[in-house]
Amino acid sequence: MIKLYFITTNRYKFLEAKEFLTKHGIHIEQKTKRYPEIQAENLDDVVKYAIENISDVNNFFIEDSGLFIKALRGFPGVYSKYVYNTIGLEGILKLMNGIKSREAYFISVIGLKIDNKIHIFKGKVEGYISNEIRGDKGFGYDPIFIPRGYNKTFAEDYELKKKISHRKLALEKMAMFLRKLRF
Ligand code: ITT
Repeated sequence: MIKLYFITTNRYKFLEAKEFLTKHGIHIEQKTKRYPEIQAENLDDVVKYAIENISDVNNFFIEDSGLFIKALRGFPGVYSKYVYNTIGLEGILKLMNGIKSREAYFISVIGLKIDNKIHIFKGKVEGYISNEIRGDKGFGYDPIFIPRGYNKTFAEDYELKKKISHRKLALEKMAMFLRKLRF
């Protein structure tokens, strides 16, 4: 069985990844070590900088994700964590007051380092910002995100999230890559 470390402080992210990757024969362990996160304009740059600066672990991945709201020109995007911890879900809903276009998407960027080589995998899910906070499963922005083609938030339908989320799509690409590599 393949063994990798997932360096993250976020237990929810870890558990989502573990559930998915176990099915693909990849065993992961969480490392809660902090790593440098630069303030960049996109998640790719954040991940690339971080992974290049982790030198004391091998065979690991990191993952950075964010919610991008189109009418707010991509806000909170790379600031997702800070915004969640400050104005929170209520604050986002207030910012969206009176705005008709509620389109948004989640992006996940994974940086994998194996045998000292770096590989990047991405996933994206399109959807809408709900009118109110709904559901108690999931974490972060899940209670205000409705994927396109559905009418429940990720926090109301967590099984659906596991099937179609940005993270699942990025993890799937990584799993396929690892299989080809016969790592
Ligand atoms: P690490 O950097 O330690 O991995 P983190 O919690 O900082 O953990 P991110 O930077 O990837 O993780 O997340 C940025 C913010 O977006 C944070 O507030 C999360 O709660 C939120 N978020 C990330 N993935 C999410 C998801 O699948 N559903 C809802 N919110 C999510």
